[in-house]
Amino acid sequence: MASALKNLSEYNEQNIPSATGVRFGIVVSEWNTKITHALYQACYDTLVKHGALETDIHVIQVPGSFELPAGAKMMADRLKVDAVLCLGCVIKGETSHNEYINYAVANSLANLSMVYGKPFIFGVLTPDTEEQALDRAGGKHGNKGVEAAITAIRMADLRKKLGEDKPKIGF
Ligand code: DLZ
Repeated sequence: MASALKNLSEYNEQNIPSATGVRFGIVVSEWNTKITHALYQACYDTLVKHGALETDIHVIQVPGSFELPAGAKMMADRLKVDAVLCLGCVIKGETSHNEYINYAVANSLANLSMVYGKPFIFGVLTPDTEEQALDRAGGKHGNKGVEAAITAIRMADLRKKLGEDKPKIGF
């Protein structure tokens, strides 16, 4: 299994576009706070490291990961953000609740990306155990918050390069 062998958050810094002038929204789930805070800190630091202005990074908290898409939509509707990053951690329990949450969040964020034509990043850990989560929140497999930030920067840059969305009807 690839994740057993490497830090999943390694990337070539030279290939990352500048994030200066890009407006970001970060939505953080309060469930498993120790882990989501570690994701958030790495995410925020990575955005700033690549040039994002602190005044261009807007942050809100939601109760749990299930609320991430609603929080993301509120941000997209109220703030002129170029990308929304959703950070959460859903640990498998005795029942299948985690599957319902994970699929709902993944599908909703994918739909929001299509509807708004801008990136809504799935920065949600879906581990079986807390140990697996910690491994991916600053542990031996890196930090998913870094990956979320890099993905947001790259996708916002791609959108900018391709130009503004064109109206679908009319002239
Ligand atoms: C209810 C619940 C449970 C059991 N586990 C988690 C979890 O591991 N991670 C997480 O982010 N949220 C969890 N939640 C809360 C749900 O995401 C949601 O907040 C509630 O079901 C209310 O809609």
